[in-house]
Amino acid sequence: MNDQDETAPPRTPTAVRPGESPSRRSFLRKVAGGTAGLAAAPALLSGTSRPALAGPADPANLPPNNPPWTTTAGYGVVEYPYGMPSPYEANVVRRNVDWLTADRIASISFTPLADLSGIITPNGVCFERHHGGCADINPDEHRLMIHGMVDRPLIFTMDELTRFPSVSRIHFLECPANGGMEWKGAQMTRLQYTHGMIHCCEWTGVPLSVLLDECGVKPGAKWILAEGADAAGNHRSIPMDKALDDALVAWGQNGERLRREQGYPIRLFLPGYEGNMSVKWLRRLEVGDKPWHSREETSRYTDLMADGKARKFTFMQEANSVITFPCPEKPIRQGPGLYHVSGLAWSGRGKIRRVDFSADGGNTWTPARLNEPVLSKCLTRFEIPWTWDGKDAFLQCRAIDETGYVQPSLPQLRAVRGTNSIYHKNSIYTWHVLPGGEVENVQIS
Ligand SMILES: Nc1nc2c(c(=O)[nH]1)N[C@H]1C(S)=C(S)[C@@H](COP(=O)(O)O)O[C@H]1N2
Ligand SMILES: [Mo]
Repeated sequence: MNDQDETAPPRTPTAVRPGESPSRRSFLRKVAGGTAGLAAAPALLSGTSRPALAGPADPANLPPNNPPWTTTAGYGVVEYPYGMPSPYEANVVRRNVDWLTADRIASISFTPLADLSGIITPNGVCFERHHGGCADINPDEHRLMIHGMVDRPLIFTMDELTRFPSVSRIHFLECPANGGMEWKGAQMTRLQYTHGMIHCCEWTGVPLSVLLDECGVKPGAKWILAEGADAAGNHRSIPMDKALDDALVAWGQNGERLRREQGYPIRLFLPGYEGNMSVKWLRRLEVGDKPWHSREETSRYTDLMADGKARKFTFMQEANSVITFPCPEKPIRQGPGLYHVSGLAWSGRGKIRRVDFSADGGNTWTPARLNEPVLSKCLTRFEIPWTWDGKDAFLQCRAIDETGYVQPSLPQLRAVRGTNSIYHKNSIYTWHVLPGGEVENVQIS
């Protein structure tokens, strides 16, 4: 694997880093011990020690008994100056796939979608994609330069940038390689790996159009080159229309400053466009009249079609969707009966208009309910009641966006794209529910 590959040819499916360990029992004992046990909890969040799946409860702690935590004081304020999730949620973490990249410097981690509710991705579990490792930048020593075809080339400090009027918008960001390991067949064993190259945050920043106005774009300017301050630079050519439409130079992520992994202190954010173009650690914008044809838009981030020709500049993340319950990580544990199937849908072109659900591998479809809010270029949560009869079922969902675009089936996508591609695989997924309630990733051809 070289530094830029985000996916690899199929290999033997592996259960990657299951994240379960026999430590839960000893962990529970520690927590039951009271404050001292809880104070010790952060250590359990790191390393290999992770609480396992929920085990049987101790009857001594169940009604009508009073468990120890109701009879002794809990821990005090600022025990954790920056709060952490409950240690019982220690399984909800980013994970990487060891065989996917040669090392963890130029690599990718995946969002634990199965464990998230609503539409917002907590900052600490947003998938990370770095081509040259995660830069660690002192904002005092960071600048944004805008030059090229402008009347006034300018260099901004971070304080100068945050002085501009800001906007906050909730949008997904998806790596175009999401799902890209499965063009030739199903091989990933978790939702986290099939769809986890996506996150959805509230981004706060200044519209790029405001900064361009400040610099005065010269007539004839059509493109902007964006460059990061990390070791990879990640040069991408941005069409001027997009820059003037809804592009942001963002410093806020879900109410706090960007996480380092997401490009602290500033990143470009292009709603709905392939994640690669949202250049992190943004340091330079060059205005020009043609695209730059950088490595990231020629050798990488092109779509190899069935005839062997590579398609360039596929910016749009088309409509896509996935069922998050049930899924491989969240099997059906309580036997046949009524469940609420839940999932996420999104489109780079705008709002989700409808999501259809099928329990018979796409033969019959029923519209699901869309949960509010339904926002443009944003994850949309859907739910639908479903009575499981305890037999094999093939669950699918299909997103339709406000432009009328219908998420394609896998055969439909393959008919147009072949199987040589990595990027932009947005076809319908199938979860096979087995009679025992386990869920596996399969493909229906
Ligand atoms: N400077 C810089 N920007 C970058 C990258 C990078 O390696 N360096 N990775 C890109 C890729 S391929 C993706 S998918 C997104 C990932 O954003 P995230 O790490 O916030 O999930 O950032 C993009 N911006
Ligand atoms: Mo990416």
